[in-house]
Amino acid sequence: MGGFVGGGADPVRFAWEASPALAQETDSVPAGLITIERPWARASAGTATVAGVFMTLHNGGAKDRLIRAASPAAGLVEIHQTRMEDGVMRMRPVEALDLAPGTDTVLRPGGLHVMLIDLKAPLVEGERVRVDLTFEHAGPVTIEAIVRPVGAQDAGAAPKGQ
Ligand SMILES: [Cu+2]
Repeated sequence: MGGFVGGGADPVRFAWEASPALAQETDSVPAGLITIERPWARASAGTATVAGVFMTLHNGGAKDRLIRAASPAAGLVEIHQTRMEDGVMRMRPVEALDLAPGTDTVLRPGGLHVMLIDLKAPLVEGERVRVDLTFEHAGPVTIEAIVRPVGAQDAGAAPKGQ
């Protein structure tokens, strides 16, 4: 038990206990034909108990959906969309993220993100936070998001494209 959960017979089961086998020093994690590129999180600010997690989901296969996110670091995890409503940026939970074939779905500050809610401890820059994602077809995959500074806009170290 424990550690990496990959496409087993029981796709909705998660292993919550920490495991040395979990550590992966790679920047991208494959889940079937979905590749999760450069997952990162923002350090939680002050006494804040929420933090966003961001990544690029590359779908190299058929249509799929991200249907669940969870983390042992938070009491609740939701998939959020950010929208401007009446001049105010608001975040709303979405049931799932559609991942069209051959596309990149970018989770970024001010847009789509995974929201860690009710953090059990502050997210500290330089640490990693575990997030368990479940795809409708590709199944479950565990990632570790590197924690970037409060207010960071990207995963860092990537070529500046915008
Ligand atoms: Cu949010």
